[in-house]
Amino acid sequence: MAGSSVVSVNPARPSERVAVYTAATHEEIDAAVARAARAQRDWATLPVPARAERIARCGDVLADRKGETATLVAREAGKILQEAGGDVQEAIDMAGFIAGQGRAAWGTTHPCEMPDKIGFTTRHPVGVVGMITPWNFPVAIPSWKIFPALLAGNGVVIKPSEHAPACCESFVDACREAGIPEGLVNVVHGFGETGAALCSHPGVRAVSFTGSVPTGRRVAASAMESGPRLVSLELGGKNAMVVMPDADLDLVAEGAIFGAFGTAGQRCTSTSRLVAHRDIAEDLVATIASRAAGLRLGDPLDTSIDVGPVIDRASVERIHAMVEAATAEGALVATGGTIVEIPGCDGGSFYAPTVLTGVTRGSPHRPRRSLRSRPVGHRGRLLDEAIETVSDCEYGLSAAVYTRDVNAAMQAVNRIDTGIVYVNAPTIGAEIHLPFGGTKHTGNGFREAGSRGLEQFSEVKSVYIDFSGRLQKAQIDNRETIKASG
Ligand code: UN1
Repeated sequence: MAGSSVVSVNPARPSERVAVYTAATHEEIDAAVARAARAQRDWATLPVPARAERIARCGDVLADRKGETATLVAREAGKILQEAGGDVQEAIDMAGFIAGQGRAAWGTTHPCEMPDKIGFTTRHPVGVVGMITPWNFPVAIPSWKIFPALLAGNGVVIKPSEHAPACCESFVDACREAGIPEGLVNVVHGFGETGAALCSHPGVRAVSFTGSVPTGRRVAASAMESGPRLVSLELGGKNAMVVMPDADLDLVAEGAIFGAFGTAGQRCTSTSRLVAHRDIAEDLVATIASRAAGLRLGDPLDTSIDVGPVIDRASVERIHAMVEAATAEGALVATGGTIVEIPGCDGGSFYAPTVLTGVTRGSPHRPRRSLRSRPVGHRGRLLDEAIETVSDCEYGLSAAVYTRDVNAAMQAVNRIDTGIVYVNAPTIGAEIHLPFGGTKHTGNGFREAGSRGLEQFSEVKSVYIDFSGRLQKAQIDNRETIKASG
């Protein structure tokens, strides 16, 4: 609600406030969009390599501030320090990559159907981009959106998650210190209502959203209702790891632990399903469960900790309800399944790393921050059945296959319907110079980062230059004449 307080707390110790902002009113959103539009007009006149230089400087300032920003990420988003540093590093890397894009190809050239004529494409800014970002990568995800949007010549208004507003402010502050012009990047705070007002604002020409499926659908509907806009959505995943019987099981167990419980299982790429051949399933689950049970939970600022809290108490309750619903349906808890109290972290939102077995395919109980395992079939049909199981899911973000058999690996790569596939590595860890995004309910066809990261923030113009000096009629069936004169 406009005017109410946006208070972020340390999820490990919720009595500790991290930051307080005021939710933006409609007038404040109007003012932010107007500021961005004004600043964008000048910014768009800068040559692309000059924009790129400023973005490179953002990377330098972020690198100078890496330690303090990582501490803020740990305090506000609950990521353990190493992961918090990785979050900031992703933004630094993104600055470097996008700066490089400022001197790379800006379009493509094409031969034309007629002589003395050439076609090429070029990019133009859309104007002001509205962004809504989550708390799980509170520095990296703003960087995936803001740097390409700026390189493309746009202004920005961003509404970060109410759980991690200070991380976004700190990122934008680094951009200002690096010389991004005043007013070009604006932060508005608030809850769903603020996001909705931003996305449907008449001055916002493109919307980039990362978050849940229901919110993403609402964002897209309200953005399109009030006028044509580019809308890009990244809506998470329910990512599976397929283990073939020939896999290196030690590597699998290590990968499953990192993929499922790294970042407290809260990456949208986190491993939440394990599909293993029944010959190896029992031993594998036992190994993973015993390693999961050995993970140390606690204050993310304590460097001896493996797993921090989930973002808030409501998430803990939701995860627990899902585990209970799964067990009521016959799933077994191999480890975890409990809310954990950590001494010195009063009211902290900790949930034990959890492994469920015997979850039926298609079960609605797909708890976040737990790993559910399902053994699959006879040797011949193993890959088919595993791929069917992986596909039996509304999302299509990331998947992993563990095998030493190159044919099985390539079959899986070709046939698994996700935007990202790993071979012999867990489902998390996408690098910023490759496209990021997924199929089905995970998104709407756009990709962030990588070579396609500019698409959601620019309009492409096709240009034809005819240097023949005469009228060459197009879409007239004149092939014979062209051949004769060419
Ligand atoms: C997310 O969880 O929303 O691939 C992004 C990864 C990270 C990004 C995850 N680079 O695990």
